[in-house]
Amino acid sequence: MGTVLLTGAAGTLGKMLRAPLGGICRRLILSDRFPLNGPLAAHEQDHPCDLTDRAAVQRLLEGVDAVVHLGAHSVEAPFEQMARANLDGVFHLYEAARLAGTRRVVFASSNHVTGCYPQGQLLDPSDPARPDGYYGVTKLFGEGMAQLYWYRYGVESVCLRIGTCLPEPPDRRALSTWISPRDLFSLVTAALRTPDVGCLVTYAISDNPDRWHNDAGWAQLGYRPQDSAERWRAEVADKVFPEGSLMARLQGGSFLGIGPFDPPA
Ligand code: NAI
Ligand code: 15L
Repeated sequence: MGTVLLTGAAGTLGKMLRAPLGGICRRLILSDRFPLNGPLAAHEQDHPCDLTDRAAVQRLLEGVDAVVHLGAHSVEAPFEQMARANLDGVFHLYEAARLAGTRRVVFASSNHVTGCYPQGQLLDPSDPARPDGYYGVTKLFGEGMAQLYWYRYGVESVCLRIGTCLPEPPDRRALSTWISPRDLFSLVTAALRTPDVGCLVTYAISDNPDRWHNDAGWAQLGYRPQDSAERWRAEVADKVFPEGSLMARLQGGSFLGIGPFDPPA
């Protein structure tokens, strides 16, 4: 791979993916709102950029072959708090990619695009969206931008509806939604490398026996998950949401316990 841009590089997943991504590209541009702390490797470059600044995002994409777009407001919140990064920011990113001739975007979408489906129901990426909050709606918007920029302008995208990416599953819900950092890296690598993906939406989940998301898209990408949440079952089996609550009934879990929100003062 030539030059890869990692947005949201200072965040949880950015920190996880930075080192392994550096091993598969010639140059890795790391970007977040603020400069990164600490030393840079020889192949790394730090390019701070606020995604809400259209001209700055256009400069950021110059010479970039592919993007792993993680930069976003990453949890449920009042709409006004996330609209600029997750709506304007995604628009700026895709428009800059078009102008720069960037070949591909790996877009960090989320399982919260379909978080209002009942727990236990196995979903396919083609099932109608059922976002569980404003956050999920912004991710659905990002997937819409991915479709527009592929079908109209030829910018390819792989939209990864990521589940719960942490070193270990934190609760019983995550026995279904967990993806290990190792599996996420392998899926992101496949999403960058597989030729002719067009615009593909797939769920990013480990090989959990209880998962609620099918493997559509995995064979095309050559993704074979190595990990499973199952080995933590005993530790997390009693970490559950109150019985009967939306959090316990619907796939989005805790996000269904956030909101509705008062209007801004
Ligand atoms: P995070 O909140 O730790 O990191 C997001 C990063 O984006 C932060 O470093 C933040 O400074 C940056 N950012 C926010 N607004 C920005 C702006 N206006 N300009 C530039 N940078 C901005 O989130 P995390 O957990 O690392 O997630 C990364 C991506 O993956 C997000 O898009 C999130 O929605 C998505 N995702 C994450 C999941 C997970 O399990 N961690 C699950 C599903 C999706
Ligand atoms: C997400 O989309 C969030 O960014 C992350 O913080 C987790 O909460 C994850 O979904 C999840 O559903 O567990």
